[in-house]
Amino acid sequence: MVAIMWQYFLVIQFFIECNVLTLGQHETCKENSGGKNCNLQYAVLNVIPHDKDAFTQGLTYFDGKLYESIGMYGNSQVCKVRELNPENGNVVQKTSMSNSYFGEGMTYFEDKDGNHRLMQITWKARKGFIYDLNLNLIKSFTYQTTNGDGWGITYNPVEQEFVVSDGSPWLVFWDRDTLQEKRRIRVILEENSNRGVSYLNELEFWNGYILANVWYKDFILLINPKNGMTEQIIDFSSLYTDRDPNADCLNGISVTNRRDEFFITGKYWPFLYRIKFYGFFEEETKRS
Ligand SMILES: [Ca+2]
Repeated sequence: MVAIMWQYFLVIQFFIECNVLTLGQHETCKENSGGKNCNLQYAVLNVIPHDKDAFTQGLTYFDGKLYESIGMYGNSQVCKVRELNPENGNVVQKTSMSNSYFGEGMTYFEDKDGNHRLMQITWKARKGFIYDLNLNLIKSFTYQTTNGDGWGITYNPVEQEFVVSDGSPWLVFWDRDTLQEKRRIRVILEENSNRGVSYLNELEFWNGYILANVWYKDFILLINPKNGMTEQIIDFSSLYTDRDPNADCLNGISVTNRRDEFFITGKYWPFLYRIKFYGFFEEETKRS
């Protein structure tokens, strides 16, 4: 009975969210972005339970499995790396971290030997960790960013490089094998403007672009990795409006098994949203 009611809720939620977001999102985006291109819109396809005690810092997906990095100082039971079932949000496996580290971004990648791996960074310790997909620690390493912080990380399989945010407008690119910096870009909002976008946080590489959410904003930026230009601003302020007072900011973006669908969540959010972008591929087709 509970399962039936939950399915009924999801169906209702789907239609409500689709209508509200499709109509409302565009106007909100224009108001908040100074007229920036807002053609990329989304619909909510599914609402999945998420652990509201999880201070989500990184979300990444591979082969039907969703992985989450959870941060916060305190005790080793708080900072975790987990595998979630993307269908129902259930925890499949988890491992705790030392209480001296504050877990931040995490991304799936394939190493030079073809091994499937997870790379996790930390907030202030300048220390990163590489796990196998059973969450066994394979190695740790030290790194540098523009200010020493580690916030978000994603992986570009084409260039075989990691993209790392540190809360500044800069994104740093690390070579997959040496973990040394190859280059960096400064993310700007408008062409011919020097206005950098601070507080870039969780990242996701998608379709040749970098998606980044902005700390304490309900925006996700679509960034050109070649020049740092913000190509699109996607406004998610209508996604989780009836927000629990204990919930924190949006901070989780992951691809799914479909190229235009994503998982979106936040710190202490009770829901994980499966959403679908539309508008973007139509534009790409017109350009080509
Ligand atoms: Ca991500």
